Amino acid sequence: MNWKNSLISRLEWSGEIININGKQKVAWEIAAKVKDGDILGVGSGSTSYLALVAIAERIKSEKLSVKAITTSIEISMFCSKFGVQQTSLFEHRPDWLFDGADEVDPDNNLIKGRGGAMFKEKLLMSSSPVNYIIVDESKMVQKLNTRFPVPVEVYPQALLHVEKELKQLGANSIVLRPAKGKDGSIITENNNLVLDCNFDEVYTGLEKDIKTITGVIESGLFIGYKPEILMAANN
Ligand code: ABF
Repeated sequence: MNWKNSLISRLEWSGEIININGKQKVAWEIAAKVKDGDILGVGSGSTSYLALVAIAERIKSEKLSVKAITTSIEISMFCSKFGVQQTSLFEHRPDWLFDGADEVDPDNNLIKGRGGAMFKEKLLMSSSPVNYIIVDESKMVQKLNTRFPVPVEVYPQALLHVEKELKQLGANSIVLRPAKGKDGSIITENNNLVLDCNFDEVYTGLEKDIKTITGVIESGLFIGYKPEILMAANN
């Protein structure tokens, strides 16, 4: 399967209708920010993919020395495909990062993790001094957990314990994320499971409270990171 078909099938799986033109413009905006020598945090999702393609073109045409630290195996494979050199958090911290999101509230708090890569996405965002999040209008909400559930990555044997504790925190629906085209449940890149949760209320301390449950690896709540939001126009 070539990269175009792979991207299309992933978008079909997620049921997403994407606004390629608007996102393409922001992808070029992101690419224009790249400087020779930069270490870039590269997010996951279709928007990050478009930005990576634009950056790869700049690297090639201007012979820039740029290295990527990626948030998922999928985007790592695209870096290899497009000739973007990679490094890791063992050696570097990113100078800046770009990524997508599923929901953004008025304070720029986020829900991320539709691809199950939120652990590495949060690790990179925590390691990066400047973070750009690319979204379109459809991702903007007044309150988090309006359209998307809060994903929680769980060590498999902790599933029952974590479910019980999440209910104590106000989770009123908890769904084990189904496989992407395979039998069984989704296994993240860290060999864990994902629970998609809806909460009575996403209060300010909820991200920290979820993280304190033994068996939780990470959640898709990103509260207080204050990223810069780049909005893709709807045409
Ligand atoms: C990653 O990709 C995830 O955290 C988020 O769920 C998803 C957004 O994808 P897209 O840009 O395709 O909407 O950023």
